[in-house]
Amino acid sequence: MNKVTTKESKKKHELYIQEEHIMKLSHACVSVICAAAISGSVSAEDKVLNIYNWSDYISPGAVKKFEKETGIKVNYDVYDSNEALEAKLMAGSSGYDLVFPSNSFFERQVKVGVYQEIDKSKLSNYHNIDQSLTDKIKNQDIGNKHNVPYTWGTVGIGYNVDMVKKRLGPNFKLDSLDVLFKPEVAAKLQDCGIAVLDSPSEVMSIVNNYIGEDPNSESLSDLKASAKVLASARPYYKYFHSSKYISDLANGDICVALGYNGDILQAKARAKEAGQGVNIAYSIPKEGTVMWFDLMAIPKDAPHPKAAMKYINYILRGDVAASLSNYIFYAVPNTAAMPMLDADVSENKGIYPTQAVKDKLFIQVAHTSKFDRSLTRTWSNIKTGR
Ligand code: N2P
Repeated sequence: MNKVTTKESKKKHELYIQEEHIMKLSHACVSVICAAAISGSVSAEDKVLNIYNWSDYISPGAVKKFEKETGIKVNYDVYDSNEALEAKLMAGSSGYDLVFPSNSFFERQVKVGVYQEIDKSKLSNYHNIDQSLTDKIKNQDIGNKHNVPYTWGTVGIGYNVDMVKKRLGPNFKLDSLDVLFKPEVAAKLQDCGIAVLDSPSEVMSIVNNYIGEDPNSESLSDLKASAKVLASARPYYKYFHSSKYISDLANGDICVALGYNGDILQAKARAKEAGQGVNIAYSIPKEGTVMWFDLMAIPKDAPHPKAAMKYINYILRGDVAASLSNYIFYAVPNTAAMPMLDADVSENKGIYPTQAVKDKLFIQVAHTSKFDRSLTRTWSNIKTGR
């Protein structure tokens, strides 16, 4: 039972149900009916858009508004890991027109030719992009030819303030990854529940950084050392998952999560609105953590690339980007959106960190597939406690 039934989450739920319904309909629409629709006078290319985006990553009404403004029908599917997106892309013929990979995964996908070039001259709102941010990933896609950034953020510590205080003492400052990676600290929180992202490359790079190694290291001895750290705290974790922690934090079913900043802040908002006294906070670890960018990209075999371009240009609008950031609590690299942000969003240092904090963040680069295989094996051993 979902104990949190806020207005916002209900609205969002309705939106997803509707979107799911649309997707089911479109899957059902195979030959006869589709052929009829496609052969209509308006090119089908312009009238449908198949989006595959992260879960909990759009403001309610944004898709509907786009549909209303353009007459384009949007089919909206969601995932909660780069690995899930990559599997679909690598299998080919995904049917998706627009996807949202994180920069390090995108880098290797672009290298194997998964995406088409984006003609920036066709995007009238592209000038809104904050170049000082996108410069950070300019080496991952020379000339940023195949992507337009959607959001950026961090992986950090979400926690239930009262539950943690009760177990670690009123003066304990929860700004360190010790709470997750030091078994003697994690053990004290085992009973209230620790959740960790099921994201091998991000979590292992954070552990590497925590133990003073290069976060992007592909050395097997570094991997082994980081795996050892994680394995020693593993007995005190409740689960590994990349989206479930939002409702669990909001409901008080877990007390600590290593998760995505906006997801944790969404949990905080949901908990506040539910009014059950659950107080959630987010902290960027003092040891530093990953700074990721989620990018909009069009697969090479996208059936409706023109519609994808229209959606990208829509997201780039200052008002649309601002309402996105105001609702999902992730930062948008959009200069036109900045004055339209709610004060509690623009002033929230967990969303828009200070320069000093930003300087401690690292950018992940693509892993080679050879290293990735070792990483996947190691990760599954950690998860199963072997
Ligand atoms: C949305 C998570 C998006 C952040 N739920 C991952 N880059």
